[in-house]
Amino acid sequence: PTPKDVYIAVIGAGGVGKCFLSQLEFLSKRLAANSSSPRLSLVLISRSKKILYSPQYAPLPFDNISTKLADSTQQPLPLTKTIEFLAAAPSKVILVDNTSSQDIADQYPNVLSRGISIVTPNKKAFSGSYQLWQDIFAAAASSGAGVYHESSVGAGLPVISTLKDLVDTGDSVTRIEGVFSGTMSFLFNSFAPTEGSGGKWSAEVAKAKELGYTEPDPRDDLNGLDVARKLTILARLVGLQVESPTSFPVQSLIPKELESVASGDEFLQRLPEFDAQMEETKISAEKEGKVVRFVGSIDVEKNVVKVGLEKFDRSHAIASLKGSDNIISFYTKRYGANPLIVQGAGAGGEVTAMGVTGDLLRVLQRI
Ligand code: NHO
Repeated sequence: PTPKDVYIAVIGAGGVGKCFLSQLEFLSKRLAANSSSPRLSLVLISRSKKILYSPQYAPLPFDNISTKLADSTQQPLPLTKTIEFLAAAPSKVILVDNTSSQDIADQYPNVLSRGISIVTPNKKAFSGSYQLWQDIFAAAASSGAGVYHESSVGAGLPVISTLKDLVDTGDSVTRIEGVFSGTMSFLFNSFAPTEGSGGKWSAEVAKAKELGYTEPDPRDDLNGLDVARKLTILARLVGLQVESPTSFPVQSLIPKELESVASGDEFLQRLPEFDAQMEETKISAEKEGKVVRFVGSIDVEKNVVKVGLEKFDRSHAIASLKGSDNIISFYTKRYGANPLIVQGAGAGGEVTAMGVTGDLLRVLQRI
């Protein structure tokens, strides 16, 4: 039998998107070696203001694809036109959204209802309004299209697939707790290490930014919203009706006085004025023999979700995390007193892209 064609469209070719494209190239070659596997054809790739696509759905060659996209003179298609182009394809289509665009996320129900599957690390669709969440899964259920977003929590770590397996096999998840931000992990592991005294808070933030661990404006990491989005996703997966990532307590580490300063640079310049506050938090934990960490938790039975600073014994798994690693502990009836723990790199292009490529494989298995 001739192998099935599956068309791939990739929106977003930044840090994650570029890594995804090279993993897609690897996967296509691997599948091509087996005549019973589907044959992948990259038919569209776009980023802000640039698009490269083959109107006849002929596969675009992978070599120098990012450069070709940058040099493309094809007229960008509005999103609705892109969706129409994909919906008209003569074979199954998988849309890979490697952006953080809310506009694209808002179109997921439309995309799915047209039978196009979605894989994405974009948190916006799953942590926005509860209505959008419901619309997405209703559209997928009625059309049979797949929607997977492993990398929206913990990058390539098997967090969402593990949680789904726990729920679908009848375990009862009572509590989820962890460090969900690579940036926050790095900051606290160096500000309040389990051994030694660590640096000043503002100096650690500046260092993290220099090393490329923070968003261009570090306030986008320090406000806790990224972690709140991830908690919203996990809470919904265990069945809690969380309305939005701002509908539960989220502690921001941005001093009130610096919330409205104009730029990230000015923020960093003035941050040393507020070091005393963070130092006090660190010392009060030290007095109890503990260290402070920025964590998120979901108490399923009590329906309580929260994000913020907490103290942990130095021997606790959360305290002894290294670098910018994430750790997610699932407390369940089946696992009893010792939680199921997922730990490892939770940020970065390659590992995030791996979660996306893994999701693509999951869709291929259903096609
Ligand atoms: P970039 O590098 O900004 O790339 C975005 C691309 O999308 C660009 O090519 C841009 O042109 C394109 N784009 C944006 N809007 C578009 C539109 N409307 N139409 C067409 N193209 C558009 O962003 P990244 O880093 O590649 O991230 C891509 C997605 O992956 C985002 O949704 C991001 O949230 C998600 N993601 C990234 C990471 C990561 O490590 N980079 C992680 C998870 C998800 O686990 C990671 C994480 O959470 C990191 C976090 N900061 C932490 O824990 O500290």
